[in-house]
Amino acid sequence: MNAPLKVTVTGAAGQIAYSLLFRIAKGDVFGPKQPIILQMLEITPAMGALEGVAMELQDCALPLLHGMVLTDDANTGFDGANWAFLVGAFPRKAGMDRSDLIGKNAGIFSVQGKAINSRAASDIRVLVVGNPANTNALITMSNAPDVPRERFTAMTRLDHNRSVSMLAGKAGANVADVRQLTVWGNHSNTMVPDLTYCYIGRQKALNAVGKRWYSKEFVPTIAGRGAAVIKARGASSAASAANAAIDHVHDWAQGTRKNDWVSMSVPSDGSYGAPEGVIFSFPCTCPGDGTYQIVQGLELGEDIKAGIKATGDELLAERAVVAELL
Ligand code: NAX
Repeated sequence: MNAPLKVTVTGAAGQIAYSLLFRIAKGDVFGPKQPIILQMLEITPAMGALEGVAMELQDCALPLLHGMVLTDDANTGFDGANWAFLVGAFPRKAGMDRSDLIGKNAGIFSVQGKAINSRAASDIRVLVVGNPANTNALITMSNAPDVPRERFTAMTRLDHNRSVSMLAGKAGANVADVRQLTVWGNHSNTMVPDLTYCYIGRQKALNAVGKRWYSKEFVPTIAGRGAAVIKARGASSAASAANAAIDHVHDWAQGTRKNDWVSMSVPSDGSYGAPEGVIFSFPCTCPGDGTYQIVQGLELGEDIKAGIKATGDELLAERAVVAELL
């Protein structure tokens, strides 16, 4: 057995965490030989509910769960953390527009960035799930100047997984046969699902499903999938969001498949015309040592380039709302 990893999960009494915590503690992210200490951060009014979650974790008798910390203090929550899932966020309420939501969350993520900077382990790696995820990740990164920038990522893996699954369903294939699908940009409805280099088995995906289906059915369905789940379930995606967070960190830590890539929102290096200074979703490969590379050298069509410009502009506008916190 390895020494335990300290894994921080914020929003630990919320609905995504209710799936995420149990699967981390079961070994779905770091493997069956890696013990975990869960450091669960919540706001004070949710500490009672968090006690209940901790009781259930205990009642699972999970051999890899070597300890739990329950706290409403960010410095305690990130103390010595090796990995952090930033799930907790201020929810969008009736009458709030996107910039209100960004402003409300900015305070949370600047505090957490500072706590990561001063208290986390030197190998800390961060995934931001709480919305607006890309801009929250930017705020967190900007408030943790001593941590290398490439350690901060945001989640577009749910959009990626939804795209893979819908495509496989249309083609009558297994999800494992879908390779090299990309979701570019922001985790919002400006994101750009791209099949230019995507294969289903040995066939180019666009040849299998047709360009008309791609633009008329696929793109709008993926953009509206979150809202469709809310309409059907009466609550936003939770188990699938937790699963996507697990896939993101699993692949970052343990490596992506050969001849494939995944969509990760990472600090933009300006590739493909994406603006620098934002957290942007790119096709990425991970060798399995906690690093990633943005896939380079892809030739893109004009429609995808226009989509990258639009989603990049949205991220720049979000950044402008929180400029004083960066
Ligand atoms: P819930 O409202 O069920 O849970 C959020 C939890 O965060 C609550 O228990 C709340 O008390 C806690 N919280 C709030 N402020 C906190 C703070 N400062 N420190 C610690 N905890 C805090 O939401 P849930 O359904 O779990 O969703 C969490 C976030 O994920 C939301 O922002 C949501 O919009 C976002 N999502 C992001 C997705 C993505 O693909 N990037 C997809 C799923 C999800 O919509």
